[in-house]
Amino acid sequence: MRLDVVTIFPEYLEPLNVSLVGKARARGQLNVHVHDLREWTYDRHNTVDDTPYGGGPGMVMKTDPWGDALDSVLADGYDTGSHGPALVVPTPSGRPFTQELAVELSERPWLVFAPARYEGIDRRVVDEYATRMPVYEVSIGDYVLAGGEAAVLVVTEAVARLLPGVLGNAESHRDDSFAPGAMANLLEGPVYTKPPEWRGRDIPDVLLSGHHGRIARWRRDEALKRTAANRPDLIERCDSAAFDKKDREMLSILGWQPAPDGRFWRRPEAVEE
Ligand code: 6GU
Repeated sequence: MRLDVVTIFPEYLEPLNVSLVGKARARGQLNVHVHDLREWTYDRHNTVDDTPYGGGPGMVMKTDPWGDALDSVLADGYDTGSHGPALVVPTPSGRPFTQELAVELSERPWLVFAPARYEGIDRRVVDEYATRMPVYEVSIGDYVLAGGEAAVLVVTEAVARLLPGVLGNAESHRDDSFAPGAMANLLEGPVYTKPPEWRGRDIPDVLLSGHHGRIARWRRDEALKRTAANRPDLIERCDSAAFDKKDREMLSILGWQPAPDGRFWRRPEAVEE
């Protein structure tokens, strides 16, 4: 997979040299190019922004640096044999970035990221490239960052670990909390490793029992508990067919009950503090 990032802060993307993404690059599984948007400015001050039409606070990123940068990056990629680019524009007004979207992006051969600073990029830039390629405007959560570069790091890491051969164990994603098509998207419960006692704290006996069935059941119960506490929306959204008899017993203990529509709900007074 080829990745291009056009940014006014190339040094912000240094983490792409580290850890999983850095190793994928070193192994040739990811071909990453970071570009300085200011290379496509033509005035003394390397201006990339201007005041918004219609007035209002902040600045808007100008059309020409982005248009020239993206044309040049796309031409270079095509020249070196890449094809099928998609433009990824991080913005708090984008669609939520989910594991499902990470899987979709991981299936594309070439992603071009356009992270903005200031109030965003002149809309005509996105409209122009949308006539030539898929454009994904994505938000990484309900909070506001000063720019899209951190979102590029987030999306890149989520996508890179899905590429064939990047994670050691091919089975590693199937269990991901948000793996698409999982029976129920539950959060993962706690995990433990040696030593068996630390500062007077033991690990749950069941994990030493060697009973694979009981261990699987315990893990599932812990996942249900953690999901009910931290992400009750994930349980509410599940079809009740996603829950077996033991799941229902645990959900009942946690204050959940089946509704006639097939979903589970929890009485407000059952929410633990
Ligand atoms: Cl993708 N960009 C910015 N600037 N803020 C965000 C975001 C992206 N996602 C959530 N907040």
